[in-house]
Amino acid sequence: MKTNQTQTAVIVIPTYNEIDNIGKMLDYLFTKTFPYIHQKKTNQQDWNMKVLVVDGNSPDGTGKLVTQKAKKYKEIYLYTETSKDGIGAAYLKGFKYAMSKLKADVVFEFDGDFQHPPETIPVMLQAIEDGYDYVIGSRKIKGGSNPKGWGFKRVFFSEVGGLVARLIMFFPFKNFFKVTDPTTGLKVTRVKGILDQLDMDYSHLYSKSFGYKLELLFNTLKLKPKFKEIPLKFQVRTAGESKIQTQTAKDIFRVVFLLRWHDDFTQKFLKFGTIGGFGFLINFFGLKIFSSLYKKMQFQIGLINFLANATASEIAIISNFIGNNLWTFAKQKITSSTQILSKFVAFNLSSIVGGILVPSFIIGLGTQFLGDQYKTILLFLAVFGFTVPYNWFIYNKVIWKKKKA
Ligand SMILES: Nc1nc2c(ncn2[C@@H]2O[C@H](COP(=O)(O)OP(=O)(O)OP(=O)(O)O)[C@@H](O)[C@H]2O)c(=O)[nH]1
Ligand SMILES: [Mg+2]
Repeated sequence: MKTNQTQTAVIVIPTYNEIDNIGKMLDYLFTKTFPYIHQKKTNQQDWNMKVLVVDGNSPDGTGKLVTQKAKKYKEIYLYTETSKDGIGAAYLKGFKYAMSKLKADVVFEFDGDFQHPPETIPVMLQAIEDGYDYVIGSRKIKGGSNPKGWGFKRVFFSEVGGLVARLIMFFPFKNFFKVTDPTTGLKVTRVKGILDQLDMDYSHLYSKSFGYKLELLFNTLKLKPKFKEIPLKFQVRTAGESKIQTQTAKDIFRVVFLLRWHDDFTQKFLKFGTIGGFGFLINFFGLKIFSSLYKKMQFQIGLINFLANATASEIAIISNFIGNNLWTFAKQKITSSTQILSKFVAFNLSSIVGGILVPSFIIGLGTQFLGDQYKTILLFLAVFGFTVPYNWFIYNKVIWKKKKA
């Protein structure tokens, strides 16, 4: 049974010289796809379907044809760009217009060249009704595919390029496994809480051409939408000319690298690593320096080195605390003197446990059972397998824990 509630779905279609496709596409949507959606028995609600064509001022008359079709079908809107600014810019202009002028509840990213089968639209709307916020078409899951007519080069770029993009953007986190087709162009996004939270200024994009797809995907997923992939049987282009450029692969690679590099998490982790590495150097050289200084005292060599390492470690711990407080976790900086004191005590204890006691046990027990020759391997294992993740966890979740907004 349908509820009275009607939501608005806007299908944004960018076009550049698509006169051979756009008329047919609009006819198809308004005579086949949309009537099907209105009749569909499983829908819990009705959808107000609108199409927004964003035309890059095509010289072939695409815009004029759209205007003609708009006389026949009421819910067609044309946004004519003053220039061809790239497909990324076109989509963002369209999204902005769809949200502000067309009161969209959901917005589709959809190509008008019949490569995205219109039959996927009701399937995606169904997923939205089921509570998903972000639904994308994937060629890589069961039921999805690339066109049979694609040559080796295009298939290679799609397969390898997609995998590399996933690796660079998401590895080893869960989105690496969840997003199987990062370069796909078929998407629907809920406006409330997701699309309305994104920066729509296309001059801020790393790429105004194809690479924008990855940037939008990356930024949308950061908002933690309820996400789903549906199978996409990508079709061969049968009319009009391909606008895919030879530099697309380079564009994608550049964008995913920039996205990952400038991500908050990456930046924090790199700073954390730098401060940690610096702390190690202090410990390393400190041991030598204090050892020779303490030799002036009339102690046994064992006690001298114990004290030398303890001093060097403590200086490294203090340096780590200050460095992380001022740099890595600058956004959560501890400033009050009582807080600094209590957090520093906790940090110090945690560093002794995580950086000295546990690794020493790992190395001690390990060599006891496996033999002395495993010392160095065990040290690496202890530091990278335990101390680094342990510190990262404690720093983030205890010492510099984010305050709830
Ligand atoms: N408004 C606008 N539309 C564009 C622009 N570049 C491409 N498009 C349209 O966006 C759609 C998707 O373009 P692309 O995915 O880049 O390339 P394509 O031409 O579809 O490439 P094929 O997969 O070979 O068909 C096409 O239907 C184009 O007409 C642009 O700069 N501005
Ligand atoms: Mg296309």
